[in-house]
Formats: sequence, structure tokens, C-alpha cells
Amino acid sequence: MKEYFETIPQIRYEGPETKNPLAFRFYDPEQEVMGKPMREHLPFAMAWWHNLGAAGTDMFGRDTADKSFGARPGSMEHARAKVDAGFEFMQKLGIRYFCFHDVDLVPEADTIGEMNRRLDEISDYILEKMQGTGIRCLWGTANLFSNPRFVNGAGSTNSADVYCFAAAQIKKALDLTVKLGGRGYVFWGGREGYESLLNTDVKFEQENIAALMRMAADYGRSIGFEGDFYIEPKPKEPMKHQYDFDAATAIGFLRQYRLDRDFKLNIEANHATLAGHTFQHELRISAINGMLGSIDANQGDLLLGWDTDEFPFNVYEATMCMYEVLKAGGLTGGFNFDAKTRRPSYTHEDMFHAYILGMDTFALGLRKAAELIEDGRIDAFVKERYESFCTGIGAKIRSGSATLEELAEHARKLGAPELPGSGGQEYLQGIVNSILFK
Ligand code: XUL
Ligand code: CO
Repeated sequence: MKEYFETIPQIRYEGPETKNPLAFRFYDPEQEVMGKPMREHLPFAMAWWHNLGAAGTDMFGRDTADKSFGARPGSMEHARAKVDAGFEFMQKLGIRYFCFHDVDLVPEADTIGEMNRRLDEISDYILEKMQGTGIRCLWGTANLFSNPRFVNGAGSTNSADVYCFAAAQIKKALDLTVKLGGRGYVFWGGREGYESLLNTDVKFEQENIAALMRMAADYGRSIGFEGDFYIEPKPKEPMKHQYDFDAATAIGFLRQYRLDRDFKLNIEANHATLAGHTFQHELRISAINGMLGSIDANQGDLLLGWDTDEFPFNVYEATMCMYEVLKAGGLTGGFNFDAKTRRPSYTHEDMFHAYILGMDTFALGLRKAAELIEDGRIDAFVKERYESFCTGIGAKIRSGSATLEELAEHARKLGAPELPGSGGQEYLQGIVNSILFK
């Protein structure tokens, strides 16, 4: 078997002191954190599209990286070489999952029939490679945004024929997800939105998107898919205004169209910041609504207003993410590195450095989040902050048995209320820093 990354050894944990760039400093898969090995807390996934496809092209310049893997791009031979290289890559890093769009796996064909034939062929090959490796699919999806036919969206298109094309792609991507043991299926509505309200019937489009999702969920269940469907919220890019703006918007949509039993959310860090939220905010909103399913682990650049899909290195963010995940009791999905190396980082070695960085960042975040929880001061503070609702009139409000008149009477008797207790934000931020940097 040809080796694609000949200079790269098996990546192992060597601890924080190591100077070896091809070793983990913090990700020690077997190390227990809060009673579970790290690898169970952190089901990492490789994003097929970035890692095996993206070659550094930007709006101003063509590829810098060579992702041909020794084959002619656009051929089935190339599709197979990507499978081989991808599995070697995952095995060398100890990554147990991958995520894919249909068009990441094979060159796109003109007809659904030919496309499906190619997908059958490659998925047979992937299945073969999966045997004995423990590697499987985290989630699959259909690319319903790149092909010009989706210029006006997929579920939100104005063309019934295009809508059917989208349905055909979703059906096949679901078949593949099930075939490859996927835990989830993602809808990222890249073109589901609008550029101008002058030509758009928003209600009509949203109803059609919901109907497509309903049909997908029904079909998925009919072929034995037991995982979760996810919406991946994003406010903009490529469209000016996307319907799945943020977690709260997507949750409202899922509930309105009664899709909330089958769907959860896939929260991406960079999408959160594009929506003007923190990553932690989006995770918290999903978690408190029972909708935190999976995570696209990346990072944006706050100085740039677009989706830079960087590998996560911000330990503070990763800690706060893992804090939310631990508090939510873990994920049914995993951590997909929807991230690409920077255009000037074009070597194969850079791909490994990037994943080591991302995995170490989340491992460190996990350890620090566990320490924050075990320390207990933050939880104790929050508990005490709401204490006035534990007894007396507060407890009555919480139990739902109070009336407005009763509360007004309580207030009248009080005269002037005391100021609520201090928010203590600086005190709490100091605790976070003392744990992060000890
Ligand atoms: C785009 C994005 C997608 C989805 C899958 O911003 O995040 O790659 O994760 O379609
Ligand atoms: Co994503």
C-alpha cells in the first residue's frame, strides 16, 4: 500500500514539555477526565472537504497546496487516492470519524444516475477501508450550494425541478451516511436565504425548506437511520441573509415546523462569531433547549468579517466550549474540524500540524473546563446569585403559583428593594484565568 505522508510518523502523546512538532502535548486519548477517557469526550472528525480537497485557493489566487495525492484531479482514481490518503491521515492521528459532502467524495457528474453510481463505488471502497480501523462517519451531508442550479437555494429555490434535485442528493447522502455508520446528518443552508425581499416570499421558502427536512427525516427513519439530523446555523456568507441565522432562530424554526424531535444543532464556532455571538453563547442556547448535537470545531478572525475556518488555537474559547459540553453531559455528535490550513501553509506536514493544534487545543480546553467545574466556585456563585428564588415569594414565582397582584402587594410592602447582589464578573474571570494559567 502506497504511503502518502511518508515523513510523518504515528502521532503520539508526549506531554506539554515536548519540542517534537509531530506529537501531542495535551491530547492523551486514554487519560481520564471526569471519569471518562479523553477520546470518548472528544470524538474528533476529519472534514473531507478541507483536508483532502481545499488547496488554498482564495478570491485572488489559485491553489498553493498539492492535494492531488498522485492522481489526476477530477478522476475516480483521484477519489480513491483521497480515500487512501484520508485513512492514512486519520490513522496517524488517531482520529476515529470523518464528515463528508457527497461532492467531496467523487467528481460531480452531470446526472443523478451517474453521480449515484460513482458514490456507490467510492462508498464501497470507504467501507472496505473502514474494516478493522474503528473509523466511521460522524455525519454526512449533501452539497446543495456549489452547483449553479442552487443559485436561488435548494429547499428555498423558486424552481420545483431544482427542489427535486436537492431531494435526490439528500436521499443519496442519507443512504451513504447510513451505509458508513454515520451518527448524524447535517443541513447547512448555505443558499437558503435571500439577497432582496423585493423578489422573495420568505414564508413560502421557509415552508418549503421545512417540508424538505420533514421528507428527509421520514426517509432517514424508513431506512433505519437512528442518529440525529442537524441544522448548522450561520447568519450570512454566501447569502446576505441566511434563514438559519443563529441557534435561537434555528430552534424557533424547528419547533414551528415540528421538526424538533428529529433535529438538533451543529454549532460552528466561526458561524457563532459571524452572528455577533460568542461560540459559548450558541452552545448554551442549544444546550438549554436540549438541542446541542454536534460541533464544527474551528475559529474565526475577529478582525475579518467572513468565515475564515481556521484551526482552533484559542484555549480560552475551547475551555468555554468544553465547559458547556461537559455541563450538557456530552455530545451525541462530535468535533468536526471544519477548518483549513492558511493559504501559505501548503505542505502535507502543515495538515498534521493543524490537526495536532486543533486536537491539543480541545484537549487542553477539556482539562481546564473539568478543573473549572471541579473547583466549584463558579457554580457556587451562580447558585447563590439566584438564591432569592429559593424561598418565600421567589419560590412561589418559580413554582408557577404566584399572581401578578400578589407580587405587586409584596413589592408595595417592601418599600424600596435592595440592589440585587453583585454580578461578580471580574471575580469570576479571575478564577478562570487562575485555572487556565496555573
Ligand atoms: C460552511 C460550512 C459547511 C458545513 C457543511 O460555512 O460550515 O462546510 O459545515 O456543509
Ligand atoms: Co461547518
